[in-house]
Amino acid sequence: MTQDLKQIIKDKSRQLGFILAGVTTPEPPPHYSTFENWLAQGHHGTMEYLASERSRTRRADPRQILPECKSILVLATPYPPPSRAERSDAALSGVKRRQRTRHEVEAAEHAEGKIAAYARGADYHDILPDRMKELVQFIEAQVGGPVKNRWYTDTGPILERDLAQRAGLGWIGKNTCLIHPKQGSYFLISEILLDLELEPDPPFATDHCGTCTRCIQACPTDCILPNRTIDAARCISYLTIELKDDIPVELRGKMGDWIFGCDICQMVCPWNRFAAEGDPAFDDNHPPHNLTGELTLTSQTFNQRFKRTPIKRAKRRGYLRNVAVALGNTADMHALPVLQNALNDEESMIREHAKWAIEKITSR
Ligand code: B12
Ligand code: SF4
Ligand code: SF4
Repeated sequence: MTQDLKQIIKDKSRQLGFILAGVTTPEPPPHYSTFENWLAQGHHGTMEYLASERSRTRRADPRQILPECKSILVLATPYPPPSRAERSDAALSGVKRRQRTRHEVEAAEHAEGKIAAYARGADYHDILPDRMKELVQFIEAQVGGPVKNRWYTDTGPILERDLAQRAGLGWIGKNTCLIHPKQGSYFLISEILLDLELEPDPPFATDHCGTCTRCIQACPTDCILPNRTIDAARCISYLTIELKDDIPVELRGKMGDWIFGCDICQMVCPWNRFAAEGDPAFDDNHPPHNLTGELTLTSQTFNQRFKRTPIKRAKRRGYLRNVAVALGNTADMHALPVLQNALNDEESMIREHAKWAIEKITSR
């Protein structure tokens, strides 16, 4: 009976756009100690919320979130992957380790900043909750009464990748992403804790990374560690999204033209060659992020432009800080006037990063 119900729930998940669905138990996640060690090493940088007592007790045991929890349904939603051209660009990762040629510098003029694929369109925090609520209502209709539940995507105090692996959705790659052999890794994970007994799926047992080390080679800041974790404090995704203060000077030159997130370790991964199509709700037809134009955004134009996308999370001050660093890295002399203007910005952080960029460009 629970087997039939599980299949019915999975079929409904699929209809709602979840390309993968699996069930696991509420037992403590198998690699909780990895998370504790990671915190102890300070690899979480300034993301203090991860180290709080509340975060740790809940991550250590999902029943701390929902004591009645009997099963956890783990789901995946694909976002539109980077284009083929972008992916082959990332494959030329040797570019990060040598000086740019004159041709590359010229091509960088009037350059666009790079945005992580998941963040190019609608904010998933606006897309996924309705689907999860609908799935819960469906489950309640199937069992004929209310089912206690809690659902999360990204922001909950729960080790999503660990539970997804245990629910059979994929393996943890060396780049630390959860990868499915057919769907790749360009998807977001969500989970619903349920006061409902469902037969757990077998964990994903195999590791398909083999001897490959492409992601480790390609990571511009060398932040991928040998134990399938990363030093987040050096990761471009952290630097451009989570870090609220100055970007450490020694890392700025390694960030290239990424201005929100980073996809390099996924773009070079062979398992993403045939990545799934993204969910159409993400609607990633964004206007180009021309770097010099972006540096002129006011609070008002920033809010208008990004109010329905994840980029609003960086706020204008963080986003323009990132844009200034990217302009410094493109060696574009045409950027000097807007950077000079930014020296008068009301935000000292933007002024400081513009100054760095000007020095970087003029010192070439
Ligand atoms: C903090 C955070 C970050 C940090 C740190 C990332 C990191 N790798 O630790 C920063 C800001 C850098 C970041 C970046 C990104 N993130 Co993020 N992030 C999170 C968050 C909120 C917590 C992750 C965490 O706890 N990290 C600490 C480490 C120790 O935990 P972990 O990565 O989950 O790893 C666990 C397993 O790998 C396991 N493990 C370790 N070794 C082994 C070995 C084996 C054999 C097994 C089975 C397991 C295993 O142990 C760990 C603890 O359980 C999660 C959401 C969540 N609540 O879980 C999203 C999440 C991990 N992020 C996500 C995404 C999409 C991204 C980016 C792709 C965004 C972007 N394009 O810029 C990048 C990817 C960078 C990367 N290579 O990880 C997705 C990942 C989806 C996927 N397919 O894996 C998540 C799950 C959000 C979501 N709901 O979809 N992120
Ligand atoms: S997201 Fe970018 S910086 Fe972070 S680990 Fe992957 S390649 Fe390195
Ligand atoms: S690039 Fe290679 S090593 Fe890295 S996650 Fe993909 S398969 Fe694994």
